[in-house]
Amino acid sequence: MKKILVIGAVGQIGSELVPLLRTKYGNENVVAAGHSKKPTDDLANAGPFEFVNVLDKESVETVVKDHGIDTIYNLAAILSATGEQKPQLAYNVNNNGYFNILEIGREQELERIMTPSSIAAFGPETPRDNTPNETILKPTTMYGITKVTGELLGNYYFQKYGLDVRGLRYPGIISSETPPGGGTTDYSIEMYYAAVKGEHYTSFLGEGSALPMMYMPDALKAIVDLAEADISKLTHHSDFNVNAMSFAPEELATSIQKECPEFTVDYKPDFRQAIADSWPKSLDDSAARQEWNWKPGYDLKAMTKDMIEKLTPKLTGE
Ligand code: AKB
Repeated sequence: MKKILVIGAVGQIGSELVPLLRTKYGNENVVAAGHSKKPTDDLANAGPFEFVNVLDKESVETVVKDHGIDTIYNLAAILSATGEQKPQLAYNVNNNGYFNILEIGREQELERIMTPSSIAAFGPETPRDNTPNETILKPTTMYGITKVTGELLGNYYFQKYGLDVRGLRYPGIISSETPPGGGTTDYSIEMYYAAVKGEHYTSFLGEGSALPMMYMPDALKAIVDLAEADISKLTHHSDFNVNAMSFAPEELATSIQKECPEFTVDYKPDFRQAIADSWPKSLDDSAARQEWNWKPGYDLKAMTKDMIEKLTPKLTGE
């Protein structure tokens, strides 16, 4: 029986991954762990909830031992924009925190560690269109540097210790549940919120800034499918490209305007523009498709329809 610990459970991905894993493996078998943010009642009450700090190895070790954990999903991370404002914090949480998780995995002989990487692992010298899985990894952001380190460490722990570490390079993730914090791709979610609230939106990325993006149901499917993939079929481990859709801010605005015709946008790029300019526009995810049958379900049109349907009652009470 699987016993899963999700670290970063109160964040954007964790708050939706935990209910999915609880449905799949049983409420009692999925321990949600947060750091400081208050969990929702559902997260805290439907199954076990603990507070841990990835920088305090003992706090994670205690939860692993107390609950007989065999699999960790490590979602604790400082994202790209906050990482540029607080590079030391990003280095510490993303590298030292993740190192603690890998060491616990090795010492406690855990079955599996799942951890997201990001399109931030690429940099300005990487080919930007249909970016290959194997290419130049020379990011210019601290977040990107920690993500490349994480990929290399995950592959190292697999080769050296046989620890089954798996990860995928998430694009920007869009969701209607828990807002993300501190990402460069977050403009897209802000745009949906503004449109549904009937407000004008000023995008912090400029026109033409196409980036790879993914709707949350696909992001969850990707990490769970990768976790369940037959290891004998995997050539890659911690560094899979996963593609779903790509769009620039004005293309997202046009898609939203089809559902909310009154919606207006203007563009005032800030420091996050330089981050976006260093990332790919689209990804070649043939390795994920071949090794574990990755296939996204949502394109921009389907995502916009679903986002507006979900956000409307939440933000307007209608
Ligand atoms: C960010 O914008 O920092 C994240 C990411 C692409 O990893 N959403």
